[in-house]
Amino acid sequence: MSAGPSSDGPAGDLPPPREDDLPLSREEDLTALREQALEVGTASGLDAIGVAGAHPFDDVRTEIERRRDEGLHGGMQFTFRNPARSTDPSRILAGARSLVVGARRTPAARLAEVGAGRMRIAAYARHDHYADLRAALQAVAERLRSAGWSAIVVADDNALVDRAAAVRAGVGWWGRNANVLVPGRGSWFVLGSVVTDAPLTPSTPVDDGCGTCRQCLDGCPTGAIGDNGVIDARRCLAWLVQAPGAIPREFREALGGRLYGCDECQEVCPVGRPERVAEGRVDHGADVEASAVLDATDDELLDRFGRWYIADRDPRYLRRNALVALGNTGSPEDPGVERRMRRALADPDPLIRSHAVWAAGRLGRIDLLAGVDDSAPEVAEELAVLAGRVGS
Ligand code: B12
Ligand code: SF4
Ligand code: SF4
Repeated sequence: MSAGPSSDGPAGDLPPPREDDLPLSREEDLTALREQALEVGTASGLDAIGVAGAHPFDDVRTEIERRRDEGLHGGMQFTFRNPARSTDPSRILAGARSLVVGARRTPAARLAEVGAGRMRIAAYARHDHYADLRAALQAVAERLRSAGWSAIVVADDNALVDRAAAVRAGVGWWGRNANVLVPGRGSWFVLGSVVTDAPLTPSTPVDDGCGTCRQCLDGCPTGAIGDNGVIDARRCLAWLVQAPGAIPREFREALGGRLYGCDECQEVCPVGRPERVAEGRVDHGADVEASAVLDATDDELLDRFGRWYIADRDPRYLRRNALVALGNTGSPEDPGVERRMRRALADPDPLIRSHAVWAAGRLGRIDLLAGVDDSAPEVAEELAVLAGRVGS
């Protein structure tokens, strides 16, 4: 079958065929191809799949630029670096006509709070779900290519606004927590697309399912969610654990035992909750000992967690997070906690020392600071804040 303009790349100099110009047999081919592509996606492990037109997401671009101008991005790059590019699929594939958008579930059994000295990894980061998602999308892309069309997979790589694509493709609706919710199942999904020059018929968007619910706005530990799913990244724990520099003092207690990611605005969401309770499984990838992070070498940390977004790919930021988590969840009398605190207070990196000072205060182990006289500005400031608190 020859349904497309070329077998190995963008449409080249030829303009892509217009759907309404196509002979009937070509339309039939496209209808069958669409169904096959969706079937391949489902068979390859996508939990939800839909088709959208590939015209630019102009409203999203405007919204990203507005948030950036107002500082709500908190210095994030991602899609904020070049909104014009991230919102125009034709920058990925010249002549793009359609997006086949897939969602892959990130299983997330409901779990008890972390135990003493332990830290939680958010559901999407416990396993390389993006690898599974991309593999399934590649299978879809292969099917399209085998029919002569061009197809490129994008997932979480800032080339495309993945949520907006999913909403346009009828995979889910915009939740008030900013996530895309799949009807009946909630937001525990990662999202990606196949950008293709095949002119496929779009799916029907799904209706809003939040209704009058506002549980995520009330449940966010830092009040980071505004109206219309607007996240203030400067307050969002999911960003603060990734961001470079110090974790702002005002949010450290709220960080609790989190090492990476924050699931709170999904935990409180009622959509899909019955499915999660019924799972009843222990999630072995969910928690990690703070000691395992604080005792590991740089290479060990990157081996284990290197697929995460870590600022500058510098493992010091994982140790920083671990110290805050240890301060929040550690047992003050545990000799292992004391040993690690002493080592962190003597670390050559002032970022580590300053967070260790905070953790010592949080644990009520001011005694560990006896004799600490640190002139590095961030450590001296932390000591002064603590002295003020202890003295008042
Ligand atoms: C930057 C980013 C972040 C940032 C900022 C998130 C944000 N909300 O902007 C940080 C680091 C905080 C983050 C956190 C998380 N992220 Co993130 N993130 C991204 C990234 C790279 C870009 C998102 C983006 O462009 N945001 C820009 C803003 C403008 O878009 P938006 O938030 O979707 O805003 C829209 C709504 O407000 C909507 N809207 C307009 N009008 C209205 C009206 C109403 C009533 C409503 C409700 C909405 C609405 O329109 C806006 C623009 O179209 C994408 C990957 C990608 N390439 O797309 C992943 C992505 C969005 N993240 C994802 C995930 C899994 C998460 C976390 C759940 C991870 C975790 N557990 O820690 C949290 C969730 C936090 C949250 N509540 O948003 C998934 C989304 C999964 C899903 N089901 O929605 C994505 C798509 C990654 C992927 N490929 O799977 N993320
Ligand atoms: S990820 Fe956490 S901090 Fe960010 S909006 Fe959701 S609940 Fe709030
Ligand atoms: S908690 Fe309620 S308002 Fe928030 S996303 Fe879920 S259903 Fe929507």
